[in-house]
Amino acid sequence: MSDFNCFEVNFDGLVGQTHNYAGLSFGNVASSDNGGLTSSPKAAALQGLEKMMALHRLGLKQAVIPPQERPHIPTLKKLGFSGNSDAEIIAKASRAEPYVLASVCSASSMWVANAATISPFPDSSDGKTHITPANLNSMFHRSIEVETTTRILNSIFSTDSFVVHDPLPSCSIYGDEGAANHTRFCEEYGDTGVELFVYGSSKVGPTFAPGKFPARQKRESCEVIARSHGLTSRNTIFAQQNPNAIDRGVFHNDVIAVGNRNLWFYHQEAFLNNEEVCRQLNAAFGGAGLTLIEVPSNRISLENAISSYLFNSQLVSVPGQEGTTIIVPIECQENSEVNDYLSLLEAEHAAINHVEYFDLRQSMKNGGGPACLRLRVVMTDEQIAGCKANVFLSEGLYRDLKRWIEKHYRESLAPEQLTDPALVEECRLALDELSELLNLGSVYHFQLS
Ligand code: SUG
Repeated sequence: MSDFNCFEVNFDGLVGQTHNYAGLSFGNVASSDNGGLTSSPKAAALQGLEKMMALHRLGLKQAVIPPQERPHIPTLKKLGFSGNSDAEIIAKASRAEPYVLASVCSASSMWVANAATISPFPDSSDGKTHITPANLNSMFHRSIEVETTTRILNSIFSTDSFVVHDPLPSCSIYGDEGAANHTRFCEEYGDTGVELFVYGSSKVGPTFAPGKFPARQKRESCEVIARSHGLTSRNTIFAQQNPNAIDRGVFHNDVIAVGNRNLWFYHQEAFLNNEEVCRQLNAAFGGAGLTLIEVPSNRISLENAISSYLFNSQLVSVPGQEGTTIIVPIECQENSEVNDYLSLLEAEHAAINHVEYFDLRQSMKNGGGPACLRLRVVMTDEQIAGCKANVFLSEGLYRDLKRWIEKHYRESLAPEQLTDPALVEECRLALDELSELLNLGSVYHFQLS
């Protein structure tokens, strides 16, 4: 047992002003199905903020990660678009490569589960918390995030107890999608944990790769991260996702499995070999082992699991409350198979015994549920107090962020409006104000140049 007062802090990504539906993520069924719809950036940002505040009010530690600069003019310049003004550059890109313009406009950095992989200090050999920003190199629109993500993480985790690594080399063998494929198990957050790294495919060994959709996370990346985070082989498990599930739309492991402390909730079709993963996890965990809740396909079909995003939930230990609360999207209530299952869990006082539903429809339409929107960081009281950035949610910060969203966000954004050059200035003005409010220093390209 540790002597520290340790918490799991949920850092949620604030939705950006250009939140839109461009159908950019092949293999993410919601993104493909909803491409071309008109979005509501203001509603999206407020929905995310309400989830953060609800968790804060439950007594959990909640923090915020700011959105990124979009449209990203530096990327357009890198791709050869030039002009005397940002407006000219945008006009050229929209004429020549509408897909590129949509990509540099994506607000995808909101899904911070993909921002980085984090091994907290109780697990690492040097007693520091290790953070590797994800290169996200399997989707062009997401690969743009890593540079700014790295600056933001360095600004928030700037003290000696954290090490922010460089992202992995950006080539296919090191495809890395961050914490969406990583789960840490422990008794108490300050205890040494067992880290589960899940990959979609591997360059070496037998290949059971998906045939239709990309396997975004590579085994080789998991190995590099475990090594550079100073984890021991005893406490590190690597497991392959079920390739058939990827081909049906499970583009990240957090679409099909979620864990908290000694509890693991996952679907029968989550892994290539569920039984072997459980055996290895239990052996590494020791003691009484993990509490496993495997949901069979005949209780909840894979299709319903994906469309409701049941497993893209957050499992949280609410202070003063027995058991575990599950934070799920409202879509789970609307799906009768999933709703019946959740009602039964509550009625039977199972390990998961409270359900909280959230309206995150704006993010969900792009394949981002409650778990996608958060990055978990185990922190001590002292580390939280030592953080110079003003990112920990309070009633005051909530009010400020709400006001900031109301002031700077559009009610709606149709795909053709991405060509509007006014978006560039709107975004810079808002982010300048936000980085000051959050005391982050200069983290955006426009603030550095
Ligand atoms: O990478 N969607 C994101 C959703 C990420 C969800 N994250 C986790 N499961 N952790 C993605 O596929 C869609 C953007 C668009 O189509 O406009 C998008 O990027």
